[in-house]
Amino acid sequence: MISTKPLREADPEIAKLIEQEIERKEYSLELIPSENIVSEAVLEAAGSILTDKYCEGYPGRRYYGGCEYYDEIEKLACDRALQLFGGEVANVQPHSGSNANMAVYFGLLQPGDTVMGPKLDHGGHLTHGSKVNFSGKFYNIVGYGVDPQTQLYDTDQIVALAKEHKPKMIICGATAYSRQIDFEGFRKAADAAGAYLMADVSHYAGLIVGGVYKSPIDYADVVTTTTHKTLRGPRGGLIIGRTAPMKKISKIVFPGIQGGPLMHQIAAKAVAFREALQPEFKEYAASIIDNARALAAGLQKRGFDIVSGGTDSHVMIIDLRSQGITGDIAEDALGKAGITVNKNTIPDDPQPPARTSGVRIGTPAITSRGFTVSDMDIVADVIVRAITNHDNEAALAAARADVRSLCSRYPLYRHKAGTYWSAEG
Ligand code: DSN
Repeated sequence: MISTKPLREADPEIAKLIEQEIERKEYSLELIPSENIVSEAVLEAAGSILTDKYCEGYPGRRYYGGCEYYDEIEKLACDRALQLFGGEVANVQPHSGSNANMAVYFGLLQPGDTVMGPKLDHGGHLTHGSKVNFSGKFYNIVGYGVDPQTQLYDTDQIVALAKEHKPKMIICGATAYSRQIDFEGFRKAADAAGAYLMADVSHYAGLIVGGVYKSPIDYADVVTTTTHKTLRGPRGGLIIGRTAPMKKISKIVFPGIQGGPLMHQIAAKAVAFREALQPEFKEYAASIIDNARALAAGLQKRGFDIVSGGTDSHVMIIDLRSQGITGDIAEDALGKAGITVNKNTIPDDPQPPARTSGVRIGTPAITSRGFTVSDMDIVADVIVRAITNHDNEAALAAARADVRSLCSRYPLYRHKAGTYWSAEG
């Protein structure tokens, strides 16, 4: 018989670690721009019995019996994804954004083909052509960057590069770029080379469906995204595109690179998509950007430099060179103050990726908690105090106390305390 014991009895070690993580989240400022906080409904679906089932194949074409409810779940997820983003065909099976991107490469290209993508230190992702990733190992990558003056992607320069290198595919989209991406300009670059255009909007997806960031759907042949960033769903990937390329890509997702889809995650994606279709989600998306702009202004007012001078999205990169410290030290100091960020390269960073000259911060998670523009000056203040006092333990402890009291105003999981573990249990 399977055990019916709750986790706190079945595995107190893991239960206690979950409880500690709940405490960490409750009382710290989550400013990693690629993280968010899912609803109870999404959590419930992700933690459901759907984890048990093998459903290799696609709805109506499975390699296992007993998939009738799973077919409905996957169809709902796909329909809702298309309602949100537009487009012709959706595939909700990728386990992650990297898998989604790999399926596009393998579906549309041959090894050795030329691909143009954003360089890692200019905002790109590992799967956009990094040498340490499959993309950089199997394909001939031509990296593009931001203009050194404006720190923006300049699509005139990218069109010229596309004419010169004639790539088979151009990737637009970024993990550390705060401004609007000119998807129409990228389409011109793709057309100039006869290339596919892939838009990886993992970071911007929630803003796009919320109507506060331009959509690539009319310009890109294929759009990839994760579902867990601004979109506020469970961890996973999604691909949407035109029918012809999607036929090739879906054959790669399964059986090309994945086996059984994670149906509990797919159900949770469907739940999150339904949430994102509600009018409140538009307000949420707008608030993410309002908060980010106010936070950037608060940092600039205190003498901090922001790459490209500000943000039009959920994210910003602080250029720390004028503060005389590196990203790794700032990340540690902020961590001691209860502020979670990640060190991040700035364009043409003189420091290596393990050190960096910047930190990347974003507002999706704190906006989900209920923080508003009126809180952003306080958030900017504690960030600046932590960074400028990085070697002063007393000042970091004082900043930590302020963060704790700020977080207390926006309860998160206090109702769950003791659910997973308790000293008595
Ligand atoms: N690793 C993700 C991020 O933090 O932006 C991108 O996939």
